[in-house]
This record gives sequence, C-alpha cells and structure tokens, in this order.
Amino acid sequence: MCFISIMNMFQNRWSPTVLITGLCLITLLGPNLTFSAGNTSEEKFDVHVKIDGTDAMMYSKTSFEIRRNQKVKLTFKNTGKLPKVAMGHNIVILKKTVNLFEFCNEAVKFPTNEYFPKGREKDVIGRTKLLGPGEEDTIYFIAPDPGIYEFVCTFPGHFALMKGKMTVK
Ligand SMILES: [Cu+2]
Repeated sequence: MCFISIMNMFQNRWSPTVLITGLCLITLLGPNLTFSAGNTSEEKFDVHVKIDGTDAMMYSKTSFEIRRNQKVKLTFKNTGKLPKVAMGHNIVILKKTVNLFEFCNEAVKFPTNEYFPKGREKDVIGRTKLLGPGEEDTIYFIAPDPGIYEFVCTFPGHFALMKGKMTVK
C-alpha cells in the first residue's frame, strides 16, 4: 500500500496520496528510530531526566513527569564522597503492581547483586547500577502507560528517604 502511494506521488505530486504516503512513512519509520532498552552509549531520546544522589541520602529530584511512549534517557549521578559500601545509590523504577517496601526488603538480601533482587527484572521499568562517589550511569526506557510509578534507592535503609514518583501523562 505504501509502495502504491509512492508510485502515485510521482504521477500526481500534490494529491491526497502524498499525505497518505507521508503517513505511511511515519508509520514505517516511527518505531524504527534505533531506540531500544539497554545501555548502549548513545541513543536517541525524547526527554533527558537528570537526578543526583547525595551523601545526605537524598535525591536531587523526587518527582518528574514524562509522556506515554516517550523515549526517556535518565542520567543518575552519585555526587557524594562517602564510600560505596557505606553510601551507594541507585535508581530503580518500579512497576505499579510492585510494593516498594516489600521490594526493598527483598533487595537487602542481595548485596553481591548491587542490592537488586535476582529474578525481578520483570518488576521494574528500568534501573541504574549501584553507584559509588562520583560515578554516574545512564539508562534508557520507553515511558509506560499513564500513571504514577515509584522510584527508589535499594541500598539498605535508603528507601526511607530516597524515593520519588515518576508521573506518566
Ligand atoms: Cu541510596
């Protein structure tokens, strides 16, 4: 159908088929912007969210807003100076069905897995590495369905202060 539209475009440049062709191309190219979940060095994105974690056990931002299906780049930096074993930080964005306290209580059992509970990737929208002082990590994800999603640092005890809400419109 797109091919036929393109052929028509050459014959009759300003007919409505030009518009249809345009829509076909958008449809074809839209989902194909080389964006994927993962940690490749540079990816296309619609919005860049930056958050810091500090030695005061705080996020620099406890809420942010994005729109459904946006390609989100999230950069998290630990701006503190305390050693990672004492004050490591991460950001884990939980799916709506997951209970934050239960998840964090499970996480503390996995010190050798950066305090991320093994086998529970399916419960998160995205997560950074656990970072020591001066370190940063960037992740990419597609904004999920509209709603409010909690994010949290899973380092033991940090969920009391280090949590926030991601709103998807
Ligand atoms: Cu933390």
